[in-house]
Amino acid sequence: MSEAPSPIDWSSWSAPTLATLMFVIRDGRILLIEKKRGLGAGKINGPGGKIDPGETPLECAIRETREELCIEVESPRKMGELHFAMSDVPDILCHVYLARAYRGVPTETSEAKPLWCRLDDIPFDRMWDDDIHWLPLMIDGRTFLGRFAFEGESVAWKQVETEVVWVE
Ligand code: 8DG
Repeated sequence: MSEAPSPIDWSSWSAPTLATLMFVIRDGRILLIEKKRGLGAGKINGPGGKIDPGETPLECAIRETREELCIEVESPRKMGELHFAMSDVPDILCHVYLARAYRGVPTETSEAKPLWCRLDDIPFDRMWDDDIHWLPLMIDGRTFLGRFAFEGESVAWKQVETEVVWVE
């Protein structure tokens, strides 16, 4: 897949939709959600959503995690960016954060149902097609920049760089 020339000129690419994801890893497990509505409803993902006007990506990731799971993450770290060239919805740039502690009890809301998964038993078959290409890196503590071109729901082209330095 990644050997083929990119269908996208990434040097001039920018996304109209800015979004975030937050993952919590604790005691050998990762906190995921069954997403009930919005883009990716029915899939398993991390909490997250679109960035509101005037909000930083980190503020968005914290807010979405609070709204979807009723928890306050502690000391989140930016681990990656995902650049999605989509075929049937506007392109998306997604900032990905990782926290190892939180306050509160993960609670089901109208948007999401919490789901703890063992790190060696992540349900990639119920997740977005690209996730298997970067989530294992993040679990290993590695930073990343993933670029993906989608055709419908499937990854048609991918490139993942690691050891990327994020300032935020
Ligand atoms: P709404 O107000 O528009 O209903 O919802 P929102 O909560 O603001 O936004 P959303 O529709 O939930 O935002 C989409 C979420 O899905 C956002 O967290 C980014 C995430 N997401 C994608 N593509 C992919 C992907 O390929 N993999 C993963 N893991 N997450 C993705 O948009």
